[in-house]
Amino acid sequence: MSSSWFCRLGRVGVLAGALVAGLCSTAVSQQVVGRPDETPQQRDARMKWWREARFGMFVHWGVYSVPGGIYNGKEIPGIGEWIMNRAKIPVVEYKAYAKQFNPVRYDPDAWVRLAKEAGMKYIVITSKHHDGFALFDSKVTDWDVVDATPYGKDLLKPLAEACAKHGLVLGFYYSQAQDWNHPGGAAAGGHWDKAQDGSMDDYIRNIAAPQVKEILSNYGKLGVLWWDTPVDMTRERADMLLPLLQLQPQIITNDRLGGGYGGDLGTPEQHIPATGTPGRDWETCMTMNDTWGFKSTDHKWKSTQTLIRNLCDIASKGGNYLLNVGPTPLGEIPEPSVERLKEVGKWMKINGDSIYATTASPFSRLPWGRCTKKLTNSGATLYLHVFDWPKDGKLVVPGLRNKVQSARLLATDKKLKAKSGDDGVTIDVPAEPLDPIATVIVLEVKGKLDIEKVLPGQAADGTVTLPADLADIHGQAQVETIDGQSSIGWWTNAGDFVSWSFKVSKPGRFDVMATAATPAPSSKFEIVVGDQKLAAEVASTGGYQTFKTVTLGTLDLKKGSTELSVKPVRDGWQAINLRSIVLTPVK
Ligand code: H79
Repeated sequence: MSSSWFCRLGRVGVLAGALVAGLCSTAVSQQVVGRPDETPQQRDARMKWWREARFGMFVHWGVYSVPGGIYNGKEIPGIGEWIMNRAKIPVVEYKAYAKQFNPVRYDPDAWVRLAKEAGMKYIVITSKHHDGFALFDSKVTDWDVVDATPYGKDLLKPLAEACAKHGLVLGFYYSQAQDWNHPGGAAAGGHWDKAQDGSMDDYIRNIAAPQVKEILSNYGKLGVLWWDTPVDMTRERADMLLPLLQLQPQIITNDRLGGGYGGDLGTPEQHIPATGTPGRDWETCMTMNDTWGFKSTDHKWKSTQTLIRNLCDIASKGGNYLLNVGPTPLGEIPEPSVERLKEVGKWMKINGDSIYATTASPFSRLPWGRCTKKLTNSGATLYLHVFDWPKDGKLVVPGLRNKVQSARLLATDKKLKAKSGDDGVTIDVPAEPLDPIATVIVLEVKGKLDIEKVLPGQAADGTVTLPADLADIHGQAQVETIDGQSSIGWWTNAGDFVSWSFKVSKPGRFDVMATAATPAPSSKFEIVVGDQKLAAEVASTGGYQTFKTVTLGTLDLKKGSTELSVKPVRDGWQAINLRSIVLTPVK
């Protein structure tokens, strides 16, 4: 499976689905940034502000906020900004919603202050989404806020001014290949109305290209152009848009233009990859509930804890977090979003040093949380984000061999005692965390980072825990993290297997348990340790995200280094998501 935008996008909805795997095989695999004349040093300079920012606000706003998920009295399933497509609303009927788009409570200064209070450094707003409606005054169409709504004023101008005033960077999202209202723009993403007939090439030439020129010309200096989505974007079509970027030479673009252009950023959508991608910048974009565009019936808000831990998780992998709000047709950011952003902001005010301008964790995994780092002249500053506070007052940083210069709590500057030992560095911490969501400890270490990979071992009671993110993957399966929990997914190929190496100090007989999820009626595999093979099976858990822990049988473990593999059985394997294998001593 390639790592194109569509695969990563598709993972959310159809996790481990063969459908998406099929679509991916047609994706362009060879990608170029699209800036042949730029040196790596110039590129680093261009990316600097973005790499230091780490946290931004995504805004999805448009006419779709008027129906807000309801059409003809019925709730339309799925993301709100897709309502026109999902409900196959005729063009004329959809356009009528614009008459009710009158955002008299729009206060761009307040939006920018909120983003700033949350600790966000940039804002990316939908200048035009797939419904083709422009939030700006476009000269090439009447389907924009100035010509089609009672409000009648450009929405992007005052936002650009507010960003400049408060020192935030502004970026524009632009849907270049899906436009359900301009002829030829719905060639790719579905087509249900004669009014959509037309040539996609003409649409790109006469609507998309001139509009991109408008947004790159009329709103001052921009930080980001966020393309979405490259459906049916050939190299020829992309080449009608790419040269326009010269209007904003410093602008950063994502990997969704299409035509084989990878741009500056990877864009995992609605998920956090299991590991970062050294050498390739990336940004996870994510909703706070389950929709991008406002949907009146969506109350599935993520907790502040999830949002803060996601930010730590992403920073620890070297990425940025672009967190979405979906304002109402009156121009208000929904109150649950405001509350959460303010809470995230309180955490960032205290702990921002552990996020901004940091780089990825040097550890492959930490049992209690996450880590970010800054390299210094004498060594490194490690920021330890502790999610699970140690009950015994000792925080072990496994495998860290560097000499510790100092350890302190970031929030209070209180010094902590740290000692190097066989396991790594052990820090004496207070009995209670300062913040149960994530307490940050700052560790200053000397010299080049020296971290030994520590094999999992047995807990005091003899239990061995083998989590997804410590597995060695043999094949195409992939580890991914959802809500801070990692699992091995995309395991559609029965030839793929996974294994773990670990140390056994107290040998004996062990119960083998798996925490797994699958919608299939059953999936068969075997657990292999040396010459022992345990036939195993999990029954449907109801879905790829519904995890259950099942006991599979028993195995004997000998003292010393051990390898355990999970291998699909060709006859009977169905894709599962595997979170962990746990071995507990038989009493
Ligand atoms: O702007 C947000 C989404 O509207 C947009 N990208 C983010 C940032 C996006 N465009 N395309 N996709 C996401 C792919 C999603 C396809 C789906 Fe569907 C839309 C899955 C469910 C609704 C189309 C309709 C495919 C299945 C049903």
